[in-house]
Amino acid sequence: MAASRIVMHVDLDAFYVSVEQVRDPSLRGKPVVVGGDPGGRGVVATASYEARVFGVRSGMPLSMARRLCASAIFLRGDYQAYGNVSKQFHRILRDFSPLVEPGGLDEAYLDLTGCEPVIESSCRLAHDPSRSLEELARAAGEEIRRRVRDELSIAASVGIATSRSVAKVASDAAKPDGLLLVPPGEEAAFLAPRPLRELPGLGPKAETELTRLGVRTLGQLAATPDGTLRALFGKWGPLLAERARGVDPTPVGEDRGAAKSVSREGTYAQDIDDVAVLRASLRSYAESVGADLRQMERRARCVTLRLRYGDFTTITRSRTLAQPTHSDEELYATGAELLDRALAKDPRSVRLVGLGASQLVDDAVQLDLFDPRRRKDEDLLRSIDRVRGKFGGRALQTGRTFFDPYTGADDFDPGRHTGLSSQIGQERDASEPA
Ligand code: DCP
Ligand code: MG
Repeated sequence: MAASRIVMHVDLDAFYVSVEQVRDPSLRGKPVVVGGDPGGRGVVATASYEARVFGVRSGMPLSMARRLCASAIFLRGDYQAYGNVSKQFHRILRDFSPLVEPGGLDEAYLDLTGCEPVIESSCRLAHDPSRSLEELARAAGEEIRRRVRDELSIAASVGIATSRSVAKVASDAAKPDGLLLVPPGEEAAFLAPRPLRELPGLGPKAETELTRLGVRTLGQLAATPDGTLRALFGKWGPLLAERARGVDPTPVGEDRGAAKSVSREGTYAQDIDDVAVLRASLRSYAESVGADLRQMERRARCVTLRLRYGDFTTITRSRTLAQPTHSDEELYATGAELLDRALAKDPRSVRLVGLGASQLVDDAVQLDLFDPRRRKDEDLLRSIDRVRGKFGGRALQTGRTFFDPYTGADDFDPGRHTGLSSQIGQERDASEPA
């Protein structure tokens, strides 16, 4: 069966760790965890496959990672370096299709439909009209893997299929350092034996509910009646079953002009040493950033605090979250914790404070939407957004926000930053057309 559409998903292996291993080759082959001080309260951003053998996973508290793998080397992470490598990675991908949708720093979807001439040229193949698109897609996948290995010294895994979600499951199944092509027509059979959690968009909450019904595999999900699924998850239910059958018409979007990060910052008229004032600013920024994210239907994996002291020394501190968020409260709490830590180290008075959210992922891939309690919170946040949209930003505020009289107007930018200038906002460039 010939495919009408071919989608590729490329994802780098153990991305942050791989970058660290390029910078320090002595880390290769060892259990390495990126995420910060193992004694701290942060979470694992990622772990090398050697550390994963011990059960260490992204999102796990660092303290637990240390218990599981005491011999692991813990690194803080360097977002600037990751951003730079990410740019080069996305640049390679654009040689294979004009339609590349970055899914994050280390992953992207490519629509290869109609890209035969581009692929032939990038793979230095002589033109041959008898070659199928699947064959060419495989050649493209191998060439991408070769170039990423040669130019960046990182292993990339590739999945190829007729839709996004199957391509993503395939690239996961190909890891580490592999390529997997699901031939057209074999999507449902490929997915059927796999556990629920491998389907993009199906998270732990939905998994629990389905397991309660005795549904454990994607094949069983595919065979579950729509009515049952609708009762559990509303309109998402039948959609889930479709995905489990390998049907996903979602197009590969070019960047769609979406911001890769959202931030707010403001400079005070006088330097501030009252932490309550700094926190109030952070809270108001968290509410704006959160509202932007919800409006963009995206969530952030990474929260960044930016501080400029009176002498213009500027620092940024980032934290990776266990689950991507668009909640004002979570953005604020993370920013406030980063602030406390920064001030504990360097308590001088502050000229500017900012809050950023990056590593944005689509709402649609969010498992927790299937959790009824979580859905209620979502509904509340969205009605707040509606009221604010109608009556202006300050119409509705939580009790802890107040208008910040200290914010000067000189370099205060109330607009959305598309492409935070700090360490983590590199993705925007990575997704711009060459
Ligand atoms: N990341 C994070 N927090 C998470 C998950 C990921 O900060 N909860 C960061 C670190 C990862 C990068 O994003 O290196 C890419 O995420 P992936 O899910 O692709 O994970 P890895 O690339 O680390 O591993 P692999 O893709 O091999 O499973
Ligand atoms: Mg990866």
